[in-house]
Formats: sequence, structure tokens, C-alpha cells
Amino acid sequence: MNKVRGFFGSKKTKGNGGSPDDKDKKTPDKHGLLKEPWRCLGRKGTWTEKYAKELLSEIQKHDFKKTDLSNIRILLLGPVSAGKSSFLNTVASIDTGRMSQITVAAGSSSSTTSALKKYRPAEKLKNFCILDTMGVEDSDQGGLNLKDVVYVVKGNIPPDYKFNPASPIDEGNKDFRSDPNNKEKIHCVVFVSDANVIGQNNISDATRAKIKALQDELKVIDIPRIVLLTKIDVLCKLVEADIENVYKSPKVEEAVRLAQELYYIPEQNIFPVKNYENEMEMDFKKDILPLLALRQMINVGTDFFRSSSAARDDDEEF
Ligand SMILES: Nc1nc2c(ncn2[C@@H]2O[C@H](COP(=O)(O)OP(=O)(O)OP(=O)(O)O)[C@@H](O)[C@H]2O)c(=O)[nH]1
Ligand SMILES: [Mg+2]
Repeated sequence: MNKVRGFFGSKKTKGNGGSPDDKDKKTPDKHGLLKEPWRCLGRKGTWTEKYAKELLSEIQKHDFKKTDLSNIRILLLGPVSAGKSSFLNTVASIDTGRMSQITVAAGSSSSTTSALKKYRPAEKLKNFCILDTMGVEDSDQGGLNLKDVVYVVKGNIPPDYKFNPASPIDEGNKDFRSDPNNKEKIHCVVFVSDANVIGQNNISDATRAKIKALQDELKVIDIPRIVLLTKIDVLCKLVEADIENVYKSPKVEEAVRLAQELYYIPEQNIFPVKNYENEMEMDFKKDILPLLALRQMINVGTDFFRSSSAARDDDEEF
């Protein structure tokens, strides 16, 4: 058997087909869990408070002092009710160390969030800010318009801008920033997606078309893209019972595989999470998955910022 360990310790089997040994590992045990995890927490990773703290300090280690940037800017995109605002509240809760609600999260058929909301953690976390948006819906009549998304990513739209799905922003609008600086641009785009919708492979053709069109636009800018798969506790009862089961859950593994196909994003950039939603207390174990996702967002966002700044500096020499 020829195994290579991927990014974050994800396990991949080289060669075609799998040995009987591999098939055995893919067969769930009597509880319904895989015998071998489909991903590991990482070399040093354990489901402990110590590890949660280590992730927290890794996120803060970047030093932007010699640059004109103070924060990596992360944009959350996704359908209505995918869990975008809940992720923002989850990050705020980790930052403050207590259950925090800085934006309204509620299940509803039309988007609860309608303005571009910027959140910058200020207590335990630093180095990044997150922008929450209105849901991207299948039809162009409701939710965020594709044109608006591209303007947000390029930094043309200011925070607190109230979206109007019937009328996308245009360059003549008084709020339009025609020459955004580095601090105003997005450095990492995060597609937030309900793992239950993905897991049932229940994606409409209209949604697929919209995702494809968005991906094509974003590829031109070459901006890093990450997928957050939310509500894994609803998808898998074993995960609801114990978050540690996430990497042994066949349902979560399948949802990650389907997300990879839908978004054309490599597996190491797809993160299953369970947001804080109606908990009364924080739980360090539940902090670990959002922290792993955040760490990657900040790492790839930093790389993007540094390479685009380097390209700009090169341009200036001519
Ligand atoms: N069980 C569970 N529920 C979640 C999770 N994430 C979000 N929810 C619930 O899903 C519903 C929608 O979440 P929101 O965070 O409002 O979704 P949104 O993407 O911001 O939606 P819009 O702003 O309307 O576009 C809320 O009732 C949340 O409590 C999760 O990981 N697990
Ligand atoms: Mg919202």
C-alpha cells in the first residue's frame, strides 16, 4: 500500500483502485464510523484546549508591519441560510471567549443579511476582518447579484453598503470606490455551503450555473477560494453527538467530495464546520474546526496579498 499524507494530514492513496485493506478501512464500524479517518487534525493536532490555543496563536503570528495592510480581508459568500452570519458569530464567540452575537442569524427563505457587514475581532484574534454579505440566490431577482459580488471582491463597494438585488451597483453610484487600495480589497473568498444540501447532491442547475459564472469571474483575479461546509451536526448524528467524529464520518467525507466537484476547489481548502447557534456555553472542541478554517483563510489570503503587492512593486519599476 502506497500512502501519501496530504495537506493537514489528509490521507490519499496513490495508484489506481484500492487494496482490500483500504476497502476494509472504508467500511464503517458497528457505530457507523470509518475505521481510518479521511483527514487528520495535523501532525500536532489533538482535540484539546491546548491545541485550540495553539491554533489561535498561529492565526496571530502574521506580521504586516512593513506593509500597508493591517488586516487580511475575508469575504463570506453563499446561498440564503447557508450559515454565513452564524460563522461570523462563531468567530466573534471564539474571539471574546463567550457566546457573542454581532449579527443576526436566522433561518428564512429570503436573505436575513442585506448590507455588507464588516467585522474585525479585537480581543483574542487579530490580523483579519470578515465581511458578511447577503445570500446569493438562484435567480437574479433575489439576493446578491453576480456583478455586485465581483465589485465587493475588488474593493469597489464600501462596508455597510445596502444591496438592492433589483438594481446592482454601477460605476456612477455615489458609493462606488473607483480606485480601491489594498486595505479595501478582498484577499480570500469563502463559499459557505450547507453540508446537507451538498451531501444530498441536491444542487439545482441554476445554482450550478451561478457558481460556475462566479468561479470564472474570480479565476480572472486569481483570488484564493475556500469552502466552508456548515451544519455538519445536522448532516451526521455521530458528529452531533461528538464533534471529534467529524473525520470519521462517511457522510461528512462524502459532502467534502461533492463540494470539491461542485466548486473545483482542492480538498485541503474545504472545511467542515459546526457553527455555534443555540449553545449556552463555549466548548474548546467546537472551536477547533472554525479555527482550522480561519488559519487557512489567513494563510492563503496573506500569500495572495504578498504576491499581488510584489507584482505591483515590479510594475512600478517599469
Ligand atoms: N445546527 C446548525 N445550525 C446552523 C449552523 N450554522 C447555521 N445554522 C442555522 O442556520 C440558520 C441560517 O443561518 P444564518 O447564519 O442566518 O445564514 P446566512 O447564510 O447568514 O443567511 P442569510 O443572511 O439569510 O443569507 C440559522 O437558524 C442558524 O442557527 C450549524 O453549523 N449547525
Ligand atoms: Mg446572514
